[in-house]
Amino acid sequence: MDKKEVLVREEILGSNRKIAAETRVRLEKEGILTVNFLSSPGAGKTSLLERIAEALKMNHRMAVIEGDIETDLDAERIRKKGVPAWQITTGGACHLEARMVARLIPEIPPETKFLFIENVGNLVCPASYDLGESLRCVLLSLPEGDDKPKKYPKAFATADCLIFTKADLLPVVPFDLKRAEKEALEINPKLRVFLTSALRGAGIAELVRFFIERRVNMIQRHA
Ligand SMILES: Nc1nc2c(ncn2[C@@H]2O[C@H](COP(=O)(O)OP(=O)(O)O)[C@@H](O)[C@H]2O)c(=O)[nH]1
Ligand SMILES: [Mg+2]
Repeated sequence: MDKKEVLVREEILGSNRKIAAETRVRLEKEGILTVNFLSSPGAGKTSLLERIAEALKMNHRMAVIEGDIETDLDAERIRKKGVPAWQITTGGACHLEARMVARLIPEIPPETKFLFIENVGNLVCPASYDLGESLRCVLLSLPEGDDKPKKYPKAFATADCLIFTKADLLPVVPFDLKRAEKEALEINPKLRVFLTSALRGAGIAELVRFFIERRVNMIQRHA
């Protein structure tokens, strides 16, 4: 990158940060906990959101913003759970940006307590873009391999929680859970770690409890 390219990139990131900061204050003051999901394609983000929708639906309203390069298939999957969902198609861009999320805020139904954002699937560019979330979760599915925290450190360094997904595959894939957790915590000791299986439902209740707790803390902070 030459000097001009570096300056343009810094300007884009600076403007993104500003919009994200405004979004965070606005959503948090409305009592909405926003969670940004980062992962490789196919790690199980949409499947986990479907499970979270089932678990939260009874008592807590949620909404979902889906980010993909093409198609609104994921938003459709979420709507089938009775949850409002908007699809952002980036047309090639590898990440969502704060302004894309900010534009949707007026559409969020009143009384929404949780806004989940499924970012475009990859562990690289989404890590550099704050979307105004209160919480960032990186998902790592067992078939991807236990070396990923070390290979994609920024995604783990910028996250608040690490969600291992597809735990049901532990008996059949060579994934050293202890190694992956240790290496992720070396990058970011503050990570809260969860082990889930959307297929079997394992670990979902614990994860949902964590989101509910974090929302209570957020409301107390703003009181
Ligand atoms: N074995 C297993 N497969 C899963 C699990 N969660 C998702 N999958 C499968 O992984 C694939 C990708 O899931 P999806 O939720 O679309 O991933 P996304 O691209 O991250 O949104 C699909 O074939 C899912 O059925 C799980 O907990 N266990
Ligand atoms: Mg998806």
